[in-house]
Amino acid sequence: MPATAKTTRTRKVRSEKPATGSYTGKDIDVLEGLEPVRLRPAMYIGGVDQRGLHHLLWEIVDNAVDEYLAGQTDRMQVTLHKDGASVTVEDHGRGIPVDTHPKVKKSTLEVILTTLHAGGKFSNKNYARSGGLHGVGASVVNALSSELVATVHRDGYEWMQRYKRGKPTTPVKKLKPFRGHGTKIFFRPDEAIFDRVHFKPEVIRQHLEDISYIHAGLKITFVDDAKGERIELANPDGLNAYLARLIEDGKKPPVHEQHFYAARDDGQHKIEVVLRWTEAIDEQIRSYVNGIRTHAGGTHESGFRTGIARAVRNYMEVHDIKPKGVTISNDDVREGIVGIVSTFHSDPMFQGQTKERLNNPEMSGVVESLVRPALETWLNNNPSIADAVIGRIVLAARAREASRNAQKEVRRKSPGSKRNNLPGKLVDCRSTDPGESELFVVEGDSAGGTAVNGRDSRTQAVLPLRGKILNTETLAVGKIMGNAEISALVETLGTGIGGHFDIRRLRYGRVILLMDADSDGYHISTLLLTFFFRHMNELIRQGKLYLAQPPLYKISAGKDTWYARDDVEKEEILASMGANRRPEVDRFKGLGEMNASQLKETTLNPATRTLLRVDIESLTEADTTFNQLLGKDPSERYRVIMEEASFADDLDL
Ligand code: 28G
Repeated sequence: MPATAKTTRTRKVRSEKPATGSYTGKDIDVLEGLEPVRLRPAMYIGGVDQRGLHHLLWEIVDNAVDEYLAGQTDRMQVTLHKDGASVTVEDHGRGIPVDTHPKVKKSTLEVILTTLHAGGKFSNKNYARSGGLHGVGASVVNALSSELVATVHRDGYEWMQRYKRGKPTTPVKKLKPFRGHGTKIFFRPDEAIFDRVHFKPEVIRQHLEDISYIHAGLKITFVDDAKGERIELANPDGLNAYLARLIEDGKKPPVHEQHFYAARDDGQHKIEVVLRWTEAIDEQIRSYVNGIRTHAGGTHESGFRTGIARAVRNYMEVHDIKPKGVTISNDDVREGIVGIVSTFHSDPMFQGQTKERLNNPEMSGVVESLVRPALETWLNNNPSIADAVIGRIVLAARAREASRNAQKEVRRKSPGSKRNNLPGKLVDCRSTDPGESELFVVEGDSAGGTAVNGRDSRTQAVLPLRGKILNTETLAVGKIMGNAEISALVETLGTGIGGHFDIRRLRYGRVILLMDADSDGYHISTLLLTFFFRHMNELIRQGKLYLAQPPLYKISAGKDTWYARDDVEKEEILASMGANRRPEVDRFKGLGEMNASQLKETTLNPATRTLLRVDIESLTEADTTFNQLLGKDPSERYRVIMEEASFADDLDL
């Protein structure tokens, strides 16, 4: 591993927050049961960041959805309370049983909320919803909540039990006669566990909307008490309505009338697909397993894609359609497609960094065997649609060949092609000389704003990224470029990607990733590094890619201020101070907490900052390690990269 001047320091990625408080008396059993959750929350919910926080809510929402899947209710309500840091989920299903469990002599309700269920939970057995991190159970939510109240309506009464940090503070009480049935869970995520405890209303609304499309008969009400808003989410047309919305959002006109829709339920596998060709130049396919989004695709999605390509090719062959002068690739066939595939089956297996890829080998064949004949029949029955689709595909093939030729042409004429197609959110620098200019790729708009204010506007450009970055590890170029964040990045750099990559067109001498030092930041960095490694390898080989080093701590004593990048540095600084000084130590929770001049001094200004250069050997090494790390926390992968990266603090950058 020939990384130069390797750092030997181990960066602590995140300080683990241990359980607080002491446990006594009769609650010992329960606490022993849930203690692992409070000690290692990330193992159960993926992290203690924003995503982990919302994960708690998805967990409870999933349980309510399970009552819908069991055919027991068709509506539920989610309320975000005024403080923004507590929620209530309510369903009108059977109500969690409150009778005493004969063996443990506790009510079923208490057992469910205080014992750790090893995976497969008490849900609809056929289509177990153990997707990714889903399905860890309500007890995990309880363990990580400073307060939880379960209210059950059943057997003619209202019942209630309260908990703190997973332990009951009351018995199950029979409150009053009540007609009707259902379950209501109020909880408040524990501030001692989570970085931030405020839910994002838009994230919740979006998630619930997705659910309403996948579960067509379910009516969801979302109440945002802070805004005084009440939103009804119901989509009886299911995937058809979902597709219509995706196409509307994509703003590209459809190529033909009507969606293609196909479904099959043979008792083992329930599959539903919908698709339509549009004028878009990418392919947008969303996939779900047991109602859970599989962001990284997998076998069901690849079966869908193969099925589409083969159906169209077969149709063309049968009808003897042979466009002159072009060969049609599968990418051409799928260009412009907006589609959704949703499958339900028992025993899904998930893989990948974030457990968001379906891995059951049989699923590609199962989905393809539905899509291929059904789509071919549909094309045969709708000749005018088929004509429009084929016309679109041939055009895609011709455009691809034309643009390939044009690109060759352009490259010959102007090696340093300039700033025509720059994305709107790029805040560019004034200098156009790559020899002196650099690009900061920053996570989020607010941190982006701070970076813009703290930069040298002559030589430093800022590209704020928001939203999800694709995991590009296994994706085709067409799909990658369909991701808005990645395509903005590629346009900003000017180089093109993959086979078209040309370092001479790089618009900046240094590309610097500037991310929060939290698990979200690590996750995004990892996805970006994966992208650069796979699709702009040369950029790394040429030593143009860097990681910024924002500080984690600010230490002040009197008029003096120090910044520390990690715990080791912090301790060094504290140790070096005289015993008579009383330093104040602040931990930055994110870039957004720093002001522009702090960010400038610590991270942006070449005179005072340090950068880590990403080198290809370390990434190649990390890539092998990736495989060993699969399924672990993404921050773990990032740590590997950071440790393997050469330390470039002596470089005058
Ligand atoms: C409001 C937020 C989240 C739920 C139910 C209903 C039942 C249940 C939940 O049973 C224990 C184990 C297997 C039967 C099932 C009630 C059968 C009969 C239920 C929810 C008992 C769990 N009566 N509703 N759990 N099973 N809603 N909403 O969590 O044998 S969880």
